[in-house]
Amino acid sequence: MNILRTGLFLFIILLLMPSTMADDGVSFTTTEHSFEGHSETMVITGEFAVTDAIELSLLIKPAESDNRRHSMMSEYNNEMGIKIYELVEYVDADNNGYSTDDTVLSKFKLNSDNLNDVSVKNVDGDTIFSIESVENGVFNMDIEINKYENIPVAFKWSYDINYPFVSNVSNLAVIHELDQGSMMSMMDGSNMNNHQNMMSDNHKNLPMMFSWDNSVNVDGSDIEITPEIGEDFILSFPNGKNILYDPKIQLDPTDISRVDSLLAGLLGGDFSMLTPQPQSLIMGLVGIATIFTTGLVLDKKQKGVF
Ligand SMILES: [Ca+2]
Repeated sequence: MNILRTGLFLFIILLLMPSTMADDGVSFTTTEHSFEGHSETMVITGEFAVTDAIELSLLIKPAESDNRRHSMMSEYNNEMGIKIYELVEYVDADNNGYSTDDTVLSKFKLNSDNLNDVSVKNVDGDTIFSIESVENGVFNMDIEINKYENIPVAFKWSYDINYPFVSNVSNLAVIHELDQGSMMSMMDGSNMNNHQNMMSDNHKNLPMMFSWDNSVNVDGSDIEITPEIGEDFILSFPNGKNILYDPKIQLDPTDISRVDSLLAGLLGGDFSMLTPQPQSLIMGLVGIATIFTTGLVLDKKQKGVF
């Protein structure tokens, strides 16, 4: 009976081992054009590209890959994206921001003709994604990832613009298009790291927010600005040698924690156990083979074969 007990013990150990090995817990990785983080049940991805515009997106979805569960959990998918098209120097004829009746003096398209591809820098142990104009200094943009307990929950980008203005009475519009997600509601007066305005997706489980600041720093002075929100999202900056500004896209970390415990509970505990790992199956088969062989050996011994 000792051999049978040992066999059973080995079987149990072998079955338990793979689930422990497969459970990576929270993790964070980056490539040239993306970062990816894992919470207990969710995958959070940020992507950056320079094409006909600068494209940024933040995505969240369940880590579960099973299609049936995935469709059940579609309400746990969310995505928000933004394209930044161009800088437009204009004279504001009617003092209402950038509009069709204004005189355009110059433009700078934020595309792959004028910008270098994304480069990755390591600053004090943090990964910074950087996009710079081919013409040195006109446009610089750094993208910084904000993490909460090693899970990426936001990225903040900063504009550092040294625009060669044609006139000294013109303004500079930055044309953005919010192109993913359903951004429905506006919340004013929220106080989140100086980003006083937010445009929120009406997602019931994992709302994402695009936040911007009400002031821009021009040549060392903070100046109030009012963005134009329509088909495009336009930020209009006053004339100056150096313009600094930083919007961001984010998830609320408490939403991720809440969804983590909800999904782990809804799906019966340890999420990593729900997806059969190839190692578990192999180890399981090895275990069954061990117990079968042990049983066989025991059986034959009892029958006096050995
Ligand atoms: Ca105008």
